[in-house]
Amino acid sequence: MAYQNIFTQIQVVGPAHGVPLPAGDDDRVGTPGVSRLLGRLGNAQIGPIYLGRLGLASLVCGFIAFEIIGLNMWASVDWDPVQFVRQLFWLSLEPPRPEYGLSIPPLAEGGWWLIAGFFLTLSILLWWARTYVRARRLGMGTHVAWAFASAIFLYLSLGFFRPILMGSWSEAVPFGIFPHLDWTAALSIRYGNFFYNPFHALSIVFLYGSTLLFAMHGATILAVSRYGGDREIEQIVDRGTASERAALFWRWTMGFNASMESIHRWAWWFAVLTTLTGGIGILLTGTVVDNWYLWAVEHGFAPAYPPTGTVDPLLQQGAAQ
Ligand code: 07D
Ligand code: 07D
Repeated sequence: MAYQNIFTQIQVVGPAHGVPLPAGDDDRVGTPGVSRLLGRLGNAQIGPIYLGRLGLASLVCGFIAFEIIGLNMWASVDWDPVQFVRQLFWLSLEPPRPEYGLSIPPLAEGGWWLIAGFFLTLSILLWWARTYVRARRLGMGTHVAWAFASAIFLYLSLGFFRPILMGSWSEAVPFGIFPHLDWTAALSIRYGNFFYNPFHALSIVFLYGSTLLFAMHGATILAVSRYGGDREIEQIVDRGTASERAALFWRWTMGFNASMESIHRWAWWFAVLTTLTGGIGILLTGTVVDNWYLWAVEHGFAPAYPPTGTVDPLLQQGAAQ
């Protein structure tokens, strides 16, 4: 009955170490503890954490990248700690200027950007390998690793594949909170408005779709958990009254329903396709298509401006000028 309220949550505490790890793995770090407060957000148990060689190498590379970015930003305000904190969100470590192409520039003119990017990328790839190896060692499928790979594909398209295709590191994203947003807006304008890039549109469909599916799924399972719906995976093959009610609810309200298994495949694909279609859209920009608006006009995806045969109402007699 605890599940009848949206805000209540049951906290279950089990054996601290769970599944034993296969021989040859490192020891896990930290003594496991239990926090009631954290249990309100997720599982009450904290730790132990498995760091291992891949995890450690990834953290070291990530730390190097973070330091290079931070110190360059601090240097850009003449090592003034107050200005560093005040302007932090606006500070930037920029990629090299276009004249350097794909060559290695002096440190202060993009060299640090290149080194930071190298270590950040290494860190992300090592973390990917960790998600793959840890899943295998636990006898799990590698679904998480492949979903993460799709995000990494977009990241590499933005900062590595596309700059190489364009022949210049200057095409890549700067490191900085607002500077990376300025870059995003500038890329859209430079290439004729991203709204007319159909792969940007597809990426938005899957991004919005992901939030919708997540809300529908989370809500449905909570709503039928009083009938055992929280045992979702068992109900994939052994449909109980929770499954039947959830399915019926969506058939009544929507005419069609996902199954206990397929909803997770829908979720996985929507998330994965967000960054996969996004990466394709980025790789086509400037390489195959120079102006998305003109491309869209040519392909009947956008009307020519001003649309032929239509008169701008503001130019008509009697319109307020
Ligand atoms: C909630 C999981 C936790 C992750 C978090 C992010 C860092 C950066 C900074 C060392 C959902 C951790 C942040 C490690 C540290 C330095 C300098 C994930 C959750 C909390 N962006 N972007 C953000 C990145 C790109 C865009 C926020 C990364 C593209 C827009 C954060 C990348 C384009 C907006 C951030 C990346 C783009 C943001 C919140 C990499 C097109 C926002 C992110 C590696 C896709 C939002 C001020 C978040 C914002 C925002 C990080 C790439 C556009 C700083 C790491 C180049 C329009 N981006 N971004 O919650 O508030 O993600 O910005 O590719 O409006 Mg971005
Ligand atoms: C960035 C994947 C890489 C991240 C990785 C994680 C760490 C450490 C640390 C946890 C996000 C690395 C992690 C380093 C973590 C801790 C502590 C995923 C990333 C590997 N757009 N737009 C998209 C919308 C406009 C533009 C996608 C909407 C304008 C550009 C998305 C609107 C202009 C690019 C999307 C809108 C413009 C995009 C991103 C509305 C600017 C891209 C999907 C309503 C004025 C990117 C094809 C994603 C893309 C992208 C949404 C408007 C520019 C769907 C809703 C017209 C340049 N836009 N956009 O998942 O793929 O990103 O484009 O106006 O590059 Mg856009």
